[in-house]
Amino acid sequence: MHILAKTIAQHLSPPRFKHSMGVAQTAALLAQRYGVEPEQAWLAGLVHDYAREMQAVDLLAWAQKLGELDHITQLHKELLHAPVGAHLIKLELGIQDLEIVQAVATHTLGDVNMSTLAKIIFLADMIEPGRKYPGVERLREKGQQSLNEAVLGSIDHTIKYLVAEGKPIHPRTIAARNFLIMGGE
Ligand code: DGI
Ligand code: FE
Ligand code: FE
Repeated sequence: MHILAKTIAQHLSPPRFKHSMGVAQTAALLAQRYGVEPEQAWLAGLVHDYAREMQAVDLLAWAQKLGELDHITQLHKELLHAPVGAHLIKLELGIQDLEIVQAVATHTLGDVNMSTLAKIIFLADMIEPGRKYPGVERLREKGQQSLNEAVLGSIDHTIKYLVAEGKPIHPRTIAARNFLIMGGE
């Protein structure tokens, strides 16, 4: 096994590790399709949820320090695993590729002006083989046709879920969607 995969296997629960390997594999395939280095995408997928199982109190402390707290993330602390994870993969795993760091930072909420790698990680997180929800197959098919359309479809799916659950939609999620539907790439 890849040395970093061993580290991640020790850092996360077995189901989360399995998800991370699924995202890595899916991201590597999407990378081949969209002209990104598959090794880079695989690595980004492997580490994308590095902070996903951190205690809320620790996430909060790190996010505060990093200036990543806002009125929504301070209540919905699980959203902080993306920016905090981005920081910790630099600090604890020594990852120096800032494109990977940025992809991890935006993998939950998305953003305007995402790199192709960041879009790949965002989509791979939604469609890896372990994901099972109505509509996932359509998103997998879209992912073969158009990366932007598939990312947009993923954002729409998340927004519908949040509306159904009565949860707040983060402004960054809205900004990411507006950017894509208004012709941004
Ligand atoms: O870490 P994963 O579970 O693999 O997936 P993820 O990083 O995409 O996180 C998914 C969670 O993030 C899911 O519970 C929905 C939530 N989420 C995504 N966008 C928003 C959001 N939650 C709120 N409140 N607002 C958002 O805009
Ligand atoms: Fe995540
Ligand atoms: Fe994930």
